[in-house]
Amino acid sequence: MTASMISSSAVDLASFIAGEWREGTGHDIVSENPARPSETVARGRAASVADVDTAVAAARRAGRDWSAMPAHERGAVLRRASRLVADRAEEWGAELAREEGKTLPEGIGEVRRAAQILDYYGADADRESGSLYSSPRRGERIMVTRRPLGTVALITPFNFPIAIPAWKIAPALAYGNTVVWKPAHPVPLLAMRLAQALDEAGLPAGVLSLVLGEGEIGQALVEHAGIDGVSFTGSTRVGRAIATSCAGRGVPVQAELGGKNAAVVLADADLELATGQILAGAFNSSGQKCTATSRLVVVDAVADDLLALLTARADELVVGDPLAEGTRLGPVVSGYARGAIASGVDTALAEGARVLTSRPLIDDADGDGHFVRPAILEVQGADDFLWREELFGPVLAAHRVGSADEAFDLADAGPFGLSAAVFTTDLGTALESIDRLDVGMLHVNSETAGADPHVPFGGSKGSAFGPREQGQAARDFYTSTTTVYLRGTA
Ligand code: UN1
Repeated sequence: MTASMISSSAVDLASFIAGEWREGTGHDIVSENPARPSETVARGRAASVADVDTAVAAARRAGRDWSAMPAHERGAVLRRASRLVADRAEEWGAELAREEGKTLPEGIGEVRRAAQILDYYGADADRESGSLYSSPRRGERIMVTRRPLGTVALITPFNFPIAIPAWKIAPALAYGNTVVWKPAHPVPLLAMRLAQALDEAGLPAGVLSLVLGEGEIGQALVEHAGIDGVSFTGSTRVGRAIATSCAGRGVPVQAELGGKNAAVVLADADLELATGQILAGAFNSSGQKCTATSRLVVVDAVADDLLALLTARADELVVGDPLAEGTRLGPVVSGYARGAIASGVDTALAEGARVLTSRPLIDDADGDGHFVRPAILEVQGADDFLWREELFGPVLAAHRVGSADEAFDLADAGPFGLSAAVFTTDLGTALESIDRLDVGMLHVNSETAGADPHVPFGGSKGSAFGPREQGQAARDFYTSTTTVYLRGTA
C-alpha cells in the first residue's frame, strides 16, 4: 500500500449503543490528521450522558445471557473478530496512521497485534476456569470458581487506538462481562473499527457499547451506578481521580498510568545493540508510549561513545508524513501535545540541560503538522524537570554516573516504576538489576517498550493503580471467585 492509495475522504462517525450504530446526541466531533490538521479523518457527534445511560442499561440487560453462554462460545466470537481485524490490517493500519500519527508499518503492526490479543483471549476462554481443593472434612471437596464482575467501564488512550482497547475488551468479554467503552477523543475512527469487527463477529446486542466523546462522557461512565469495575489507561492525574471516586463507591479499578522509563547502559554493554534499542524505545511512535525510554543512565566509561552514536543516529531519523515510505517519526497527536513537549524542553534548558542533537525541536518547514524532531538532552541533576516529568514525546534525557551501583540508584529514583532496560553482558549484573529496580517490566538488553498478551503488564509506584493487565492478571481483575464447599447428602 502506498500513501496515494489511501482514501482522504472523511468517515461518518457513530457510537455503537445497545447493538445499534447511531449518531450520538452530544456535540459535534471531528477527528483530524495530525500530520495535516486541516484534513478531516472522520466527523460526527459525541455521545451524551443520556446515551451513556442507555448503553449501561443495555449492558446490564445483556449480562445474564452473555455470562451464561459457554465460555467456548464467547471465545468463538473473539476469534472470529480476530480474523476480521487481521484481514483488514493494511486498511485499518493506514487509517490508524492517518488518525493517530504513527507510521504506516507501526499502524499495520498495531492492528495485527489487536488481532493477536483477540485470538489469545478467544482461546483462553477454553482453559481452566477454577480450581479444586481437598477439604479437612470427610465427604467434601472445595471448589473455587469464577464469576464475572458484571458491567465494566473501559477508558482507553489515544496512543494505541486499537491494541489497548483490544487488551481490555477481549479479557473483559472472554470472562463473561459486558462492556461500555469510551475511547480517547482523538481516535474515534479506530474505535469504531474494533467495535465493527466485534459486531460482525456476532457479539449479541448490548454486550459491548462504544460511546464516543471527551472527558465528561468518561466521567459520567465511571461514576455511573450501573458500573461494576473500571479499567483505565492514561495519565497518573486522571487515573488517581478515577481510583479515588471508585474507591468511595467500592468499585474495583485497574489503572495503567505514566512512565519515565530508564535505559541503564553499563561499562560492559554491547553499545551497538544498546544504541538501536534505545533509539527504538525513545523515538518509535514519536515517544508516545507509556513504556517509551525517556531517561538514559550511562556510566562514564562508555558515555562519550554511546552519546555520540545515539545523537548521530537520532539526527538521521526521518520525521514526516506517517504514510510516506521511510518515515520513522510521524507527528505527535495534537498541537497541544507539541506545545507541552516544547515547553518541557524550554524548562529543561532553563535548568541548564545541554542539547546534544543538532536539529531544532520544531521546524517551520514542517507546515502545520504537529511534528517534533527527536531530541537528546544531557541534564544536570536528578531533580530536574526533564528527569522527573513524562513529556510523552520524542525527548530523551541523559545522565552520566560513575558506577553500576549509582546507575541503579538513579534509575530507580523518581515517581514512576513502569519499565526499565538494562544493557550489560554480565549475567550477575543483570540478576542484580532485578532486585535493584522497582518496575513492572524489566528488559535486559532490549528496549523498554513492548507487551505480550500472556504475561502481566503494569507498573509500580505512580505508574499504576490496582492489579496488572493481561494474561492471568486480567482474569483475576475481570472476575471474582466463589469458594464452593461441595458435599453430598449421605
Ligand atoms: C507497548 O509498549 O507496546 O499506553 C505497549 C501505553 C501502554 C502500552 C504500551 N499502556 O503506552
